[in-house]
Amino acid sequence: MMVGRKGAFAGTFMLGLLVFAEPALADAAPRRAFDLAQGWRFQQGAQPAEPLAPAFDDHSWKPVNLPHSWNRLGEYRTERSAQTNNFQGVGWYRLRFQSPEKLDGKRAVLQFDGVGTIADVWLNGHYVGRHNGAYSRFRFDVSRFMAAKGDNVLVVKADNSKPKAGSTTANVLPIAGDFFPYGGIYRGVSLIVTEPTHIDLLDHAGPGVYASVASVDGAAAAIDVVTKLRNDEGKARNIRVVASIRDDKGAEVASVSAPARLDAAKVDSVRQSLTVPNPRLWQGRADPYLYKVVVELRAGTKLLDRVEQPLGIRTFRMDPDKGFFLNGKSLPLHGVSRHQDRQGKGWALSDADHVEDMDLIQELGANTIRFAHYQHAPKWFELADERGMVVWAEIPYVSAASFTGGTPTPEIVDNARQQLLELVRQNYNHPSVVTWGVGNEVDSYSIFTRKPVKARDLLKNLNDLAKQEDPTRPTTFADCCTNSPYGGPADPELLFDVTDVAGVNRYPGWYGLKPTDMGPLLDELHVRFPKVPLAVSEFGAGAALTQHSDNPLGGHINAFGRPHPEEFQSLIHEESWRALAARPYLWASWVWNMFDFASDFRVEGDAIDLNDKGLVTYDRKTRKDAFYFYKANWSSEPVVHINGRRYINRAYPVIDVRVYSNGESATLKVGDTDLGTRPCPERICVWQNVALKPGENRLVASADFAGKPVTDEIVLNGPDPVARGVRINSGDLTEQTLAGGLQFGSDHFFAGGEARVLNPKDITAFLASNASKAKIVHGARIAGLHDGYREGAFTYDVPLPDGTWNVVLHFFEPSATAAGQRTFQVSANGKRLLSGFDPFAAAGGALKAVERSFPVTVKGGRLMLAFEPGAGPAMVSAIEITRK
Ligand code: GCB
Repeated sequence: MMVGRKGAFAGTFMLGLLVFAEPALADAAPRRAFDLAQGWRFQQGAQPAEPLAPAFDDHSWKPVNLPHSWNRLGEYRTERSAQTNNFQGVGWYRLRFQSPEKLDGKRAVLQFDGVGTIADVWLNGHYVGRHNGAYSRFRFDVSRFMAAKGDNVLVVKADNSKPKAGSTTANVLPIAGDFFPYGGIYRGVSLIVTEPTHIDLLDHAGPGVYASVASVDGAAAAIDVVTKLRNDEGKARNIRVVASIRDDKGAEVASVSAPARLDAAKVDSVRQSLTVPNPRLWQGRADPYLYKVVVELRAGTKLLDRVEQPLGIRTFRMDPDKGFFLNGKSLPLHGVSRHQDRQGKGWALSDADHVEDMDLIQELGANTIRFAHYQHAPKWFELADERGMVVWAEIPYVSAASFTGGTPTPEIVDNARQQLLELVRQNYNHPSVVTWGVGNEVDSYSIFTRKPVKARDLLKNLNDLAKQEDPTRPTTFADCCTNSPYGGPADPELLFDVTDVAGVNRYPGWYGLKPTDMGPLLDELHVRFPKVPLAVSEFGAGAALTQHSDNPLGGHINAFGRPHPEEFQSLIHEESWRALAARPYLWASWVWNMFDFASDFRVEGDAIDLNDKGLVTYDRKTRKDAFYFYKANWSSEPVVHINGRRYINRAYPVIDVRVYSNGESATLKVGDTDLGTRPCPERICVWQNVALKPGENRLVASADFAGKPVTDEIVLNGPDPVARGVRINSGDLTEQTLAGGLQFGSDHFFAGGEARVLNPKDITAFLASNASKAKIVHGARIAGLHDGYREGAFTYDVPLPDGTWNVVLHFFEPSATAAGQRTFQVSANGKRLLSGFDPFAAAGGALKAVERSFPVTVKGGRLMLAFEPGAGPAMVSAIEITRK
């Protein structure tokens, strides 16, 4: 990491209209890195005049510092605000900086840590080169373009045009994907000055030093170090390559030295073997112990170059039946995926942002992270090493291999290979990385178009390249579509057998299927591919902080829309984790996703341009309930968390209280009422039928941890049923306040029947895009009650104060085409209210609202409504109960 010697603007002075930044000196000799983060000028969009000429006047451009992106998107509101900038096109950057020193034959290399998506670079009016791909570091030797002394003008054109056939980014991965490709110089830039003979900087921008563990036992570890050397001088050089290993205090524990002769203008490599006695292993989160490999090039007494790299000594394997092993011991891996964006900054993250993300993941108790869906920042890899996270790193071969579903263009193949080479070389030394991901859902196009996809050849090509580049790590792939429940082409390509190990992205209960389908889905794949170590590379559900359910079992989610009640996310995670935890053959699982992230086709939950499957919000400020479910399961810190704290104004006076805790049991008090102790199996403690009084209720949950109580406290407002009534939106998942300020709770207090949706919004419906054929129920007095309904044979057991009430039942005929096809009975507390009721006949046709109301008397605190099928299944779309 480069640390500026000078303060942010210390080296900046004014000269006429121009601002010259003097780069800050970072390292001590012999290799010096100068930070070029400060003092840039930026302009979005096409340029009226050529901005390349050094004399171009850019003073009207916006002053910016790096990291920078022009894009801002993703908000917790239903419409885009004026702050949204989702422009995909060209942004120009210019920086004037002073040559930090006279080169005198030394080399000057410009280093870019990440520019989205295509970067073209000019120095002092000379075209330096292009880099295709937003995620990897790249370097250019600019020695011949540098001003001998004095001023330089660096110009960068960043282009994140939307990939489509014919666009500038058509052949740069990713060409599709559920995330927004931010534009700009969104990571750092520096200038590196070296001696002409140095450790190679131009090896796909890798460190030039590559260490691997050849063997390890308790007594010793054999480490191989390959160093790539570059001699940019006109004559051969005789040098010494001194490789050493230092412990975490900097003390040398192994060292070797070898002579090397480097011919003029040549690149060569040297392999050296070192032995670390009594190695202290890198043990994941238990003990992420890091050594350092230090390689020095010496000519006589002169130090020519020096590179330091992290070294973690560890072995690992994935077993198809027993899961993941680190240093010979089973280590079940459970964690999260992470995208690299956040509110207000997009991809332009500071080191502190990365640290905050890692702290949150650590707090969760995760021991593995999937770096989705591309190469993450150098700082993020460093943090993973230091914190002991086991990492799946991948390239952005995501969602599609071509725009047509056919064979990828040769340029896409080249670009995929280039990005993979960069990923592997640049991150080879990170002990946290255990697998290279060569693709994610690359055949998902087949699901959306029902056409065959030609993705296998490229996947295989990348697999072979990764194995050739790095025989020490298995390859992996995240599968969407093997045994797809959503259909696809008749003759799908098999992708599952391409890589050494595999992951599957599965969302039962969210994208179709039932939450409980996870286990059977996995078992089926495990039986079909018994030799492939299997992981769950994605699973999860969306959640909005402002949308709530009284009972997440009461309805269906609209995966690609609104609302996304928070409690449904919790349900999916509870069910999914039960299935995953019970399958020790899985080598890992990753929640999709740790954080809400930007995706500009998403209009879901209570947000715009966000995928809301995060356990934590886009701004990192709020941990959703599901966060605490995993914390209670994975962390050793005491956890007591009452769910539903954001659903303050409750629809029902009686609720189920759920607490996530890793205590054995927990107690609950509501006001002064002690509701007793409940066990917390699977880290979930439940109190059913907890009465809330009208107005404020203070809930305090507490669990004991080795004699110390840990408590959590929330305040909920109970409704006043006598004053305002009780309203149930049958078949609906989300509490809502509808026209006239009437609050309807989500479907609850039911037993039996099925929640139905008039206009299914699951993935099958989404794929059939039948939104335009939406059915509408006419004549409804209250809009919003008829999309969901309950059907079959069912009862409602509604807690209510004793007295006389009026019950209004809302009906319509969803499917019958004539009177007499559906008739049913309804009774209240055993007394028949309706006999042979036919909603078609009563309303005068299908899809027409009809209501019936009745006085009822409640004794013993409960109203029991029973719906019994007659000629067809019973149904109800809403129930209103008001005091007479
Ligand atoms: C997936 C994709 C991921 C999406 C996710 C979702 O399977 O791999 O990129 O964001 O599903 O939320 O739909």
